[in-house]
Amino acid sequence: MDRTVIKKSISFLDKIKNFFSSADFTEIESLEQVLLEADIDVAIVDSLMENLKNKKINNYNDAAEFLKKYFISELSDTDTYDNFLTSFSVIMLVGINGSGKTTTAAKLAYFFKKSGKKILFIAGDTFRAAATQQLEIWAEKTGVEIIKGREGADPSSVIFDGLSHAKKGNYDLIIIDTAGRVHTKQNLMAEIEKIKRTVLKFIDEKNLFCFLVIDANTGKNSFNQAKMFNEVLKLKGLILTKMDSNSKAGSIVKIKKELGLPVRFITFGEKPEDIEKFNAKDFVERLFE
Ligand SMILES: Nc1nc2c(ncn2[C@@H]2O[C@H](COP(=O)(O)OP(=O)(O)OP(=O)(O)O)[C@@H](O)[C@H]2O)c(=O)[nH]1
Ligand SMILES: [Mg+2]
Repeated sequence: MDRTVIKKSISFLDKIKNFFSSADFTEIESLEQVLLEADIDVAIVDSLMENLKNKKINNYNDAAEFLKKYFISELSDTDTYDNFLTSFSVIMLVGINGSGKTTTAAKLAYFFKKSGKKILFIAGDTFRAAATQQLEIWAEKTGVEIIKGREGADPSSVIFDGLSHAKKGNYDLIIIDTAGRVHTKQNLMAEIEKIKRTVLKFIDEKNLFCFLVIDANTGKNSFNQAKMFNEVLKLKGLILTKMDSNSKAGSIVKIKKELGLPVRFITFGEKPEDIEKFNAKDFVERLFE
């Protein structure tokens, strides 16, 4: 992957680096501002500052080491979700409007096809005909079969049909695209809950991966999105999109710390290959190179 693309994007730690290379380190307090501007939660920033002071850290190398260790340990995840693609698993992509769900479906298909998985798309966004068309174009480009419904159809019924088809077809992975929805709209959250119940008629919870797709530019509001989608769906992680933009991904620290939700993938462009599995160590170390 092109490191310059990602490097440009990870502004919260980029800013820290810039701070250390330009600022007079005697003014360690201004680091606080840098961390806050990067959308790191206030309580987390407070405790980091406290720690730096207690440890009497006053130079770039020590501070970078300390922050690196902290972010790697906070963002790492030890669960074995990679085993999920043993057979007949479902990834359901949810999130607010325009966060990148449909393009992420294409990217995941590209990613998992490389390891020979047989994949099916289900076009669960029936609100707009254009949404299904968009996924159809990706299906063609990535060579993936797609099940779709009529515009305005109940998304659960399309998903029921899609999974019935999938059961007969020996698929390894079914990727469900859903309509964008704001986490505060109760009727839409009830709809997504119903969609999940439909999926669970076909598979066990352990084989269902509801991933919240978050635009990395969202800022602090992404915590609320994660909290509310998680309450309704028991998410298994996040996918952070648009990392090629000037994003402030700092809120992923609080999301992991308080909700236990790790980032699973990051995306950094509009092409199917612009996806990478999230690796906390690589992610953080790249910033301090
Ligand atoms: N630069 C960049 N653009 C992205 C990325 N992911 C998605 N996009 C763009 O963001 C826009 C929205 O992406 P979609 O995949 O349509 O988002 P969505 O969540 O499906 O949108 P709705 O279905 O309307 O809720 C499109 O123009 C995508 O090309 C990314 O990683 N980088
Ligand atoms: Mg979409």
